[in-house]
Amino acid sequence: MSETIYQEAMEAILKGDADKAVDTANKGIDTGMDPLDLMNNGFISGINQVGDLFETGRLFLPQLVMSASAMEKATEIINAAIPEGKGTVSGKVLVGTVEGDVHDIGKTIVVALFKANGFDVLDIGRDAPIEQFINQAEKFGADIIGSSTLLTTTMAVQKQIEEELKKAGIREKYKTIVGGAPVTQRWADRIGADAYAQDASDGVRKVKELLTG
Ligand code: B1M
Repeated sequence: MSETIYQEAMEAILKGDADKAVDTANKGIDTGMDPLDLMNNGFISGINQVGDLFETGRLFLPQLVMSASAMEKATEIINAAIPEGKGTVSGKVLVGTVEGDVHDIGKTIVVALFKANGFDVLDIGRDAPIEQFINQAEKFGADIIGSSTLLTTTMAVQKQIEEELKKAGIREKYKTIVGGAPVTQRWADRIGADAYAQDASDGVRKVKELLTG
């Protein structure tokens, strides 16, 4: 049963069929599937294939946009099915996608899972200027500043966030965590971020470590 739904989810994204994506997400949730399993094994497999086809010129921008739109609709349903919860560790986490980058599907999953684990989360959206990361963190009283980026060209903004925090003399007030498809532990070490997370579950683990460490 799960395998069939994963397959349907993948196909819906590959075809850019938003209605099918919504139906499949609802069907999966209604039959008691774990929302993150459905996301990871179905929808994310589909969007990763779309990315590969786009990169190799076998699929073009309009189709990428349709698949992205189907993915966004499915993600809304999946995220809504992840209940906000009380965790064992509490803390305030600001999360945003960096300036110049509009990719936010992964970031919204990260936000949903952070909330599900009881963290107090401020989502500053996508294409968010560096000043917003810093000013909003100050206002919100964040413990952790999290940035997401999907483009190799905008990875440098994560480094600039580190630099601007240092310039403002407030780097030590915060822990930082970086994520996004091209981001690696090596990149995090290079720019001086406190943590790197490969996916949303890893993000929860790392945030807990940062808050308790
Ligand atoms: Co774009 N895009 N895109 N795109 N897109 C990529 C990233 C690309 C790799 C595709 C490819 O060529 N293979 C490529 C980048 C190449 C590069 O930089 N080297 C690319 C490109 C080129 C572009 C445009 C330039 C295309 C164009 O216009 N010619 C353009 C850029 C626009 C801009 O930002 N300025 C563009 C636009 C778009 C859409 C708008 C159509 C759409 C985004 C819609 C949206 O996000 N609302 C889109 C999509 C959907 C993709 C792919 C296919 C899928 C991204 C995605 O949603 N993945 C992507 C290919 C790929 O990544 N395989 C691609 C699913 C998501 C759940 O995973 O975001 O990685 P991800 O998040 C994961 C982890 O990374 C981690 O946890 C998440 C959950 O597990 N994580 C964190 C992420 N952030 C984290 C933060 C954390 C912790 C963990 O802590 C703070």
